[in-house]
Amino acid sequence: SESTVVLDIEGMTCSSCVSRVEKSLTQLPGVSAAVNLATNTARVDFPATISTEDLLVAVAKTGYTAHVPV
Ligand code: 9UX
Repeated sequence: SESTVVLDIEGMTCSSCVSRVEKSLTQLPGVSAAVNLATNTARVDFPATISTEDLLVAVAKTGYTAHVPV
């Protein structure tokens, strides 16, 4: 089943950053993402085959840092 999480993203300063973070997430199978530069967040819908850790790793590989809010 699908889950949704809103990640905090560090390091984005421009719309190209937004595109990079969105691409990193949506390259994972079954994942859709909407990144908000103003709030430094990413709303992510992901299937049961993907973990939140997978999402954080995918973003980290692009040079940004993602956190699950506490
Ligand atoms: Mo956004 Mo350009 O960080 O390197 S300012 S992509």
